[in-house]
Amino acid sequence: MDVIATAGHVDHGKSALVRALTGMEPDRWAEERRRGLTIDLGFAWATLASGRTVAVVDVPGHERFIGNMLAGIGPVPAALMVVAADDGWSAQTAEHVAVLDALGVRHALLAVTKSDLADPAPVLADATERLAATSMGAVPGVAVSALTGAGMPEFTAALERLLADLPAPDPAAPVRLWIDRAFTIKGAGTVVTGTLSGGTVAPEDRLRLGDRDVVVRGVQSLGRSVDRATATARVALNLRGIAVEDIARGDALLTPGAFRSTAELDVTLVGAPEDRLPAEAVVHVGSATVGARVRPLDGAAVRLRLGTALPLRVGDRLLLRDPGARRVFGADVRDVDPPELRRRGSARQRAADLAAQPGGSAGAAAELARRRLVRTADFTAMGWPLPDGAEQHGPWLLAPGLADSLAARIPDVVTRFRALRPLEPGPPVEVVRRALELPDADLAQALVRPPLMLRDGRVVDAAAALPPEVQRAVDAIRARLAADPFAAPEAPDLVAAGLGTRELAAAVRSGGLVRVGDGVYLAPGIAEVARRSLAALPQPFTLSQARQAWGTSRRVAVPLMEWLDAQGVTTRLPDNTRRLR
Ligand SMILES: Nc1nc2c(ncn2[C@@H]2O[C@H](COP(=O)(O)OP(=O)(O)OP(=O)(O)O)[C@@H](O)[C@H]2O)c(=O)[nH]1
Ligand SMILES: [Mg+2]
Repeated sequence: MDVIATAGHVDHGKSALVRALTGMEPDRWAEERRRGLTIDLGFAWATLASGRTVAVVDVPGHERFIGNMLAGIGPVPAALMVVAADDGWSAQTAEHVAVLDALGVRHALLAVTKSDLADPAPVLADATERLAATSMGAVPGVAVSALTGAGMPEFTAALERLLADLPAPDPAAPVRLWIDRAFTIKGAGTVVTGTLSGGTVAPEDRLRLGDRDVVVRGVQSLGRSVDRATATARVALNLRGIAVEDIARGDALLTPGAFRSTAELDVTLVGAPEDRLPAEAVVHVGSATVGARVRPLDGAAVRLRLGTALPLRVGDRLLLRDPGARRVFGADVRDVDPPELRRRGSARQRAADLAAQPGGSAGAAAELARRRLVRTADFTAMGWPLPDGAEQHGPWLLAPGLADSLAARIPDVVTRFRALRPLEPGPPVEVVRRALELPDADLAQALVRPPLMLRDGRVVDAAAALPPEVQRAVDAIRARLAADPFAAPEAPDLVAAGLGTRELAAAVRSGGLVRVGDGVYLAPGIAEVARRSLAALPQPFTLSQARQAWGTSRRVAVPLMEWLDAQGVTTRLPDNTRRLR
């Protein structure tokens, strides 16, 4: 399906043309039909000769309803420009064209209506020329009469060609459905409608609306229930989990996590205005309308503070409207999380940075270089693609080279920590996290590189672990244990070697000794040595048999046996014998 929106001066025959095309009545309200005037958005659709379906969003031409017009045209990729042959280019023709131009609409068809009332040729020529100067460029034009039907075949053929040339949106893109209507249907509950301009929606999808979760109960498109709707499409969603009072035109249903809402953003104006910008403007995007404070930075760069936060992404095109002077400006979103401007000259600097920042992937790289470290999900939700060379650690995205430079600082953190606390093997990860000013400990851990390593929640140097005199004493004990692995030194031996409680604890933390029980220290690897000699015994065996196999005293054998039980090397049976596991 394709979606197109009408545009043009009041009474120029937009709704009549939609009626002639679709056979449907776009003016939904009795008041509209009584007054012969479109007030709010109308919706109609048709299947064309080629089999292609087109949905039309019919907008009001009257200047008082420009807000409704903007909500209708906002999410729609193509415009049907209507100018009456007997009236020609008029005030709201110009206003609507300025809107389409500011929004950067590139696809349009011109219909010169009421060709039965006046020669359409001069108006066709004039309008085509004026449109050529806008984002729509060379617009195909046809003369048509909704009254007599003259020109309708040419009109539908031109429409087919226009639709065939529309770029196909990404069906896998995240959903941002700008709501244009919300109502209730008896038995179904809350229903919202909108133009789906990217992505796919299906029943049971979970979507976000502000800070709430909603579930799609059912999807309708063009009056029929469907298994799924893929952009571009007009859709009606039956929602679970929300009352109609809590939704309004301008709200957006979003793929969870894919967008972040922002009230402060930097934009660059498309075509710098000749005169000063208003301090207060109205921002239109999608079907939303919000007031904004406008702070010119320098040149085309402007900072906006929105009255209500919106789910915007870098690359979105906004419409800025100066309601007083009836001027509109297009504005490209450049940053949805802009830096504070505190110092003198920082606004000018920011404008210069924005002007220098390239678009696309290179822009994303520059942005990441500025932010250095950001959550990947946040970065993509801002609208940036992942730049080449960026590194990901868990949920974090690091500017190229940042991981290396952070990792290179860790040895120094370890050295300084150990100078202060020589008996501790190294700083806890949290100390490293704080020293590097990192947002989470997992990231600090991910940056630990050899010869540093993680042990028991600390960053330790595998090579240099203990103060030299402690290391020497441990080495001497290890030498004795190498000769007799079960001859744990007696308490007086340890004291004589200079190994007090703190030194022994440090030796255990550094991996130099294993503490199997109170005052009983053996060499690392003792579990395997003990297991091997137990394997030679008949199973199960008694403590006394184990002690003899190890050739040691009860002082060592009792705690070692229990330690092996705890390590899962041996199992203790009800009669107090053991067997290997
Ligand atoms: N003779 C003639 N009258 C037409 C034609 N198209 C529309 N009209 C008449 O012009 C008047 C306005 O037509 P609409 O279709 O309501 O105009 P509109 O552009 O939708 O107006 P708004 O939605 O209020 O901006 C109606 O009385 C129509 O019957 C046409 O091709 N020929
Ligand atoms: Mg109308």
